[in-house]
Amino acid sequence: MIFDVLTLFPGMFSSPLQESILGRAIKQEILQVRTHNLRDWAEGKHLSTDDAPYGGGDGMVMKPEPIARAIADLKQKSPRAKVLMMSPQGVPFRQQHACALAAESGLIFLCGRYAGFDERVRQTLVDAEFSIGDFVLTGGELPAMVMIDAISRHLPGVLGSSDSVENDSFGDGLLEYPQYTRPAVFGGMAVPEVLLSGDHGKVASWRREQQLLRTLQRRPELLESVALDPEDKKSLERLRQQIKLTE
Ligand code: 4G0
Repeated sequence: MIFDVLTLFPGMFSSPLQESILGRAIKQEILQVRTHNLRDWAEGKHLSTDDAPYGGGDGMVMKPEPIARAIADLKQKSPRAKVLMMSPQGVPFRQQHACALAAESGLIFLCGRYAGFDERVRQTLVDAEFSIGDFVLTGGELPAMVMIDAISRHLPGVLGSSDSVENDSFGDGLLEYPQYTRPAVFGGMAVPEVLLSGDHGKVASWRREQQLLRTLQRRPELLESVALDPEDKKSLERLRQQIKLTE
């Protein structure tokens, strides 16, 4: 898969992509990240990529022409690539998007700075606008890197068998169960007995219940869009009662 990134700060992408799992996947040529300096498509004495907003107000707005020229050039090489814009006004980026976007052959990430983009860029050049959360950053570069990481995990061969994509948090729409490793007692706190029992069936049902409990306590809204079997529904009812009693 090819990721093209349009940014004023291509240097931001070098070291995060050289480390660890993504570094290895790039060496293995499972994915490629090509960064491009938007200023290469700017014109005029000052090579401006931004300008003051019409109507006045704070901050600068990314000019449309350098972005349009850059996207046209990148699409020559990757005609089927989708153009994704990073902004706090975008659709909240989720695990399902990461999984679906991993099936694309190419993606072009548009990273803005300042007060954002001229609206006509969004209207004519962008296939989707994403936000990684309800906060404002100094630029779209970190969001693009977050998305590249989340998408790349779904490409065959990127993860080792020990951390599979299917078994992780959100794979089934629930939060993950708590994990423990040695020692059996740490700071006076013992590992839950069931995990030492060797009874795989009991371990599996304890973990499922912990997933439901955590999701109920921390992210109850997730339970509305998750497939629960009759066993889950019984557990959930019991957990709701227990929570009520201890309130
Ligand atoms: C576009 C994304 C881009 C508009 C980008 C800012 C947070 C996110 C940027 C703005 C970003 C996110 C209107 C301030 C660059 N910050 N949550 N900053 N405005 O995904």
